[in-house]
Amino acid sequence: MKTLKIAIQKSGRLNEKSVELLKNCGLNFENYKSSLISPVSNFPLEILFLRDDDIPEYVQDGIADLGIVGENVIEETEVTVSYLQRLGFGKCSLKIAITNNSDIKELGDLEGRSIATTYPVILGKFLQKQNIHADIRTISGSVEISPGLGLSDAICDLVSTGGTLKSNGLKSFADVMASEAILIGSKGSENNDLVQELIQRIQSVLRAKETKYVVLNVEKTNLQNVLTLLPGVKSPSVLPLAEEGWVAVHTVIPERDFWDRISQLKQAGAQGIVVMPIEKIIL
Ligand code: PRT
Ligand code: ZN
Repeated sequence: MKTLKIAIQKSGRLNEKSVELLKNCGLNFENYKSSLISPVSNFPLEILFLRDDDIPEYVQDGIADLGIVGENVIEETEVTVSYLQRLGFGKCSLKIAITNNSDIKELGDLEGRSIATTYPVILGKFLQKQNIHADIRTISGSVEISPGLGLSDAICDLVSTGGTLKSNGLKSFADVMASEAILIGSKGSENNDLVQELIQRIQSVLRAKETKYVVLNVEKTNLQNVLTLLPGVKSPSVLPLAEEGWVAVHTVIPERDFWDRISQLKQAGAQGIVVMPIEKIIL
């Protein structure tokens, strides 16, 4: 079968997590910083290390079958690719921000104003939808210093913690788009068996990341109360303990409501709660 190629960022915010995800999928490869291509020894796959801006077009043109890149870059380059899987890392949002003392109060106030950005395509579409005519100033970096230098009235840039805005005397004003890293493929790549295999491996790693394995002890009289709080992959396993009248419950719970769930379980009579990370969940 033809060897697949997947393009990931060579260095930068998405590199480490992309490499980690592929390694967690059981793929063996060297993360050579100096080489452009790294072969995977135990799967018919080659890894291309590229600048993130080049990844969407490489995938669109079929030079790489797959790519891992921020949704913001895909939308900005307006390529035709298949969205195969959201990956849950590299989360950020593209926002319009203004100076703390700006007289811009609502979206309509952007009419006729200038906005500096490295995302002219996405911003242009957003403004068009809102029927706002603003002067989009495309610059190649350090967008956040533009209002302070008098180069623009506002900026449109990616924000994650908000620290950069704050330290430049700016405040978030409007959300343009939310973004995260996405696995993309050339059109039709989703029909390839190897691509499907890889997507399934990625999904099993992502599912495992979102969940914790929980073992707890409970008196049989409280079992029903505890079980109503637990979903499990299918349903929780209940095993007898050596001590009469007690059982152990094994199950998985979603990471996002972990702390709430644990305190509810304790209130319902659960004891000796052990929580463990999960490596993979294969359905
Ligand atoms: O060299 P190459 O071209 O490959 O990389 P790059 O420098 O263009 O991109 P890189 O590595 O900075 O970001 C890669 C991807 O990470 C982006 O395309 C986004 O999808 C995602 N991402 C997530 C971010 C951020 N969070 C982020 N905070 N990309 C950039 N930022 C920048 C933002 O532009 C601003 O300068 O971080 C600053 C704001 O961060 P906070 O935390 O202060 O709000
Ligand atoms: Zn880039």
